[in-house]
Amino acid sequence: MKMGFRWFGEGNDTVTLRQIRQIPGVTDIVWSLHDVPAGEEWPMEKIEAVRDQAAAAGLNIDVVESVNVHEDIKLGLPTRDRYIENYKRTIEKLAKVGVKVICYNFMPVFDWLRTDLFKAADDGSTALFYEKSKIADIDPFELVRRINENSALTMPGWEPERLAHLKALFEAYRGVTEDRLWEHLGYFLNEIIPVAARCGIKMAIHPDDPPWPVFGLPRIITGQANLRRFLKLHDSPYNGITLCSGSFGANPDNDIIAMIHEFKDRIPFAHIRNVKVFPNGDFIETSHRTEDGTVDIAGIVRAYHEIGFDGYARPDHGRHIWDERCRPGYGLYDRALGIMYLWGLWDACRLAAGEDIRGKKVGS
Ligand code: DNO
Ligand code: MN
Repeated sequence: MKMGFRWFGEGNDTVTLRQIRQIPGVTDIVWSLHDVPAGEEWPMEKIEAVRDQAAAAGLNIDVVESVNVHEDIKLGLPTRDRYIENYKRTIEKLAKVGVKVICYNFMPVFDWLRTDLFKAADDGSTALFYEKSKIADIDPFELVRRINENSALTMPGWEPERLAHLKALFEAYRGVTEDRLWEHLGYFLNEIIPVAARCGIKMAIHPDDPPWPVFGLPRIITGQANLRRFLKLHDSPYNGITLCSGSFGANPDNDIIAMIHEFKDRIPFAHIRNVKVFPNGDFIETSHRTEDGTVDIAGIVRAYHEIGFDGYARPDHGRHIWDERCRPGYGLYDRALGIMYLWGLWDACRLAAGEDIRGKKVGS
């Protein structure tokens, strides 16, 4: 297992590369060009600039998250071909600097969705929170207005230029059923996977977060059966999954350990985080520790160890602790604690399996 840490770029993140480098066992930043609108071809100079910054800090850039998919592709509009061509050129350019995995998602209009970015817990920390009834009732325009008020920094999927066209987007999605969205995804995969394969890059779709339809918009990457359908849409080792335990974990019916075993050859990238799901369907993001949430993080790490996972992992969102001011969900402290928990579990698995840790057979 190789460990990465999401980094939003110079001037766009409160966490520095130097700080990331000091987290034990982190070899990679998980990065993107957040100022390039979805659908545009990424400029080589900007890609190289990130490569050089990371190299100067002693970090690799093997995983990109995300190259966002233009809405016209998800909508299946005739204009999609232009954006798909740009996507292919971006894949080729990323291969030139040694990128191995590209994470993306296929969620209409919104990326991850929460009703509160700073929900207070008893211990004084805050975290991302989802109140199910609010989304069921809320006017999406009102939600966007509130989220914009709450956060100074743009969030992935919540870029202002996208949100400005919200009304038109909702109208455009009116005829797009789940089946249509599957078709549009299949079309996209048939175009880009051969290019990715030629470039040696594994594409890794991120699940929908939360994994159910919101505001009447279809969502299809929601659980094990749909993942099976997804992998068959284009059957190639380069068509893979970003297995996000927190996204799938918001629906307690999802058995993430079973997914790891079933899809073991198709998971180049793992997001590992916990959520606590309440009986009414609300959920809050917790520390990564198994006992703090609903998701069996210890069991998940054991499953990754059992399949001999040698892909990339990152802690996903963290809480905001120790008075840190940061992007919602993306502070330094709680994610760094999460990494140490994941390494602790990982080493425990290695010990239990009698593996060497740094040449020593500990405990035998
Ligand atoms: C949610 C996060 C997301 C994710 C994007 C991938 O669990 O990991 O922000 O990065 O949806 O495209
Ligand atoms: Mn995730």
